[in-house]
Amino acid sequence: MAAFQPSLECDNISNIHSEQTDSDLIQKTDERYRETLPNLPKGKGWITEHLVQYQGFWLTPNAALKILMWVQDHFKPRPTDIFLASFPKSGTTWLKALIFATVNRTRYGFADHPLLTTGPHDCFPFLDAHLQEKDRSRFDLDRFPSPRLLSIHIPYILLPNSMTDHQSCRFVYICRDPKDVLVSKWLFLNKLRPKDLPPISLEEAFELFCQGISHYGPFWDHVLGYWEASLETPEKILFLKYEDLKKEPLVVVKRLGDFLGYPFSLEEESKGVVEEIVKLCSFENLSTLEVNKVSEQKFSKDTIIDNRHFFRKGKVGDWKSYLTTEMVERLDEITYEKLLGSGLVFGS
Ligand code: PAP
Repeated sequence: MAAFQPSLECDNISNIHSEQTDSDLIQKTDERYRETLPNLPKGKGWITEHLVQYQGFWLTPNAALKILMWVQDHFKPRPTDIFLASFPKSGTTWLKALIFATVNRTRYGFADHPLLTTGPHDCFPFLDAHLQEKDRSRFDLDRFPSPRLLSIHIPYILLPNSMTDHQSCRFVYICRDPKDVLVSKWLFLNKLRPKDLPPISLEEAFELFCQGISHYGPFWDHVLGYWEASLETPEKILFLKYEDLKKEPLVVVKRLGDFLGYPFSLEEESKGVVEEIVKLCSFENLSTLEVNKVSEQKFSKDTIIDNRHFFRKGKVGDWKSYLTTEMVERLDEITYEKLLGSGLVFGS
């Protein structure tokens, strides 16, 4: 299993070492980045000073924008690739564990499963995790066995055609009630916020979120992009909700198995394999494991975050402890208006 070094920051796209890419092409992407960046609208950042708006979405200038351009210009998907896509704080960590456990269930026993000693983000890395990896052997996309499990926060409409055309890979998208996303995101990112920047108040975070100014936001455009694509190509995109996964994890995991081409046999079902996976990946289990309590994820040269911050409460409706009635009404109204006619609804 490849170790994961999340690298949301890289100094220069030319630093990327990959057999998949040609240095002239990499340089072109570098130039595209340098020419594009100064002309982009800026908004207040949550952990960086600014976010920039690129093709309708808000990205960190030093990290997400570069990563996106690299993916657009250079990433070569395999038809067997499985992508987990999400808006941040929607249930990525949980679904990483569930997909990893589902796809690899014949390889590992539950008593000594890799997820007991390796965090979900290490088992199922972000697509960009190798961009700054100095020791390529630790994270080499080219050498990953198929199916590669790769995670992204990139909005659907910004993905290159090679990833979205019908022939290629599959996507599992997870979304969550924006009120819970906002609260989870605000608490999480304040922990990551550099010490020289003052903390962001909930009121300020709320305003930014409502205006769409948050990593990979606007939230609603992100969700709708994958929702609409999932309606057009349901065989290619499985659209899941955090709340459904909470309510009926067994049903959702069975759907996941079917969709990914790893259906659970009757024998597996009668032996309780689906239950074992759900139990292994439960918040109660993962959040108490040593690996998820003590080890760290390196997000950039300057930002390291304890794994335990990926496991806060894992509840539906925790927003009730944080948001005022006015905030709830405004956020619900925006959500209602944005999703109107789409067929997508969030439970309140
Ligand atoms: P990321 O985008 O930074 O990877 P992500 O994993 O999408 O974060 O979201 C984190 C949320 O999922 C946290 O929600 P909370 O702040 O409301 O508590 C986290 O607690 C929750 N979470 C993590 N693992 C699980 C799990 N196994 N079951 C349910 N929820 C989980």
